[in-house]
Amino acid sequence: MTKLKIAIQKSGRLYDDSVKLLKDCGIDLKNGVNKLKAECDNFPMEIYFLRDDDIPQYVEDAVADVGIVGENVFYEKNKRADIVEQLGFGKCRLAVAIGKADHYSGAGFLSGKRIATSYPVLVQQWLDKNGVQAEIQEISGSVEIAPGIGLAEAIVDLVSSGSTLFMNGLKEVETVLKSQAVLIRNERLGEAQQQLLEKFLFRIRSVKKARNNKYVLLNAPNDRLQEIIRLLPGMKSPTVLPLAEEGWSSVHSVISENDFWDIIERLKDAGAQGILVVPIEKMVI
Ligand code: PRT
Ligand code: ZN
Repeated sequence: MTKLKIAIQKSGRLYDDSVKLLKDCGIDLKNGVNKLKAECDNFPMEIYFLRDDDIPQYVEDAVADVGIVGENVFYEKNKRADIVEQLGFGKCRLAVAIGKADHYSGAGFLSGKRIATSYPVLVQQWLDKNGVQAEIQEISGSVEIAPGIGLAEAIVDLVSSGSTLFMNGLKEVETVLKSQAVLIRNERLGEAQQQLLEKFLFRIRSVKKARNNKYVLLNAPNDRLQEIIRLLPGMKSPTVLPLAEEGWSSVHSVISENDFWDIIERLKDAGAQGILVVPIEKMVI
């Protein structure tokens, strides 16, 4: 039987979210952890656990049909594969940082300076785009200590909260790339694999939609029902049911995570009571 072979990170920052995404898509990993490969009971999929840096190559070579990897790694490795979906986790940015006390005057500040990074390809592209010549010092880890030990005047590294930079006396001055985990695909998938990928993608999109939305139930006085309904778009339109208590209705709807707090406040102002907010497991539209 045809299986979709997927490569995910073996351990590290993308591992938990990758496995959770598979789980939320109804794909349960069999034969457990600490393996190079896992099978699934309920979806024709085979999972390979690899270092993230190797995933683009494996997908290009069709050892894996698809893979989950950060955009930072994908663009740095520059392998032949397509991004098919942004997955909404592993968010970070590849940023230029310099000494806290240095005055940053624009990209020209870096001219003739040494930049330590694990992303030489992306840094060179960014320097070229900005017409700056600088010396790239490629190092594979602990990039943030390079200025402190006199190896470089600037660094380009991944940042999420910014606390690593702060603790090392550095400040962020430019964003080279915004990144998140993506699903990548071999460029020449066979027909059967492509069909499995479509199925998998359909599930991923339902999970993503559900994560971005909440189910809301509330009680509304009938005389303010129209006002409350206008605040709640719902998938088609909100469900309205009469309550046992005269003059009141129960209203059910779906609202987006982004508008959530704003809408809840306006609902309360409009007289809504007993507002319940429930996570959605899957959302199929
Ligand atoms: O062993 P393997 O090669 O598979 O893993 P790895 O050590 O190369 O990667 P890992 O697990 O550290 O990161 C995997 C992916 O997670 C990265 O390629 C990014 O796509 C994504 N990601 C998201 C991050 C971060 N956020 C992040 N903050 N990767 C690394 N960092 C590091 C950064 O390098 C710096 O050292 O965290 C530090 C900064 O964090 P803040 O919060 O202090 O700013
Ligand atoms: Zn890595």
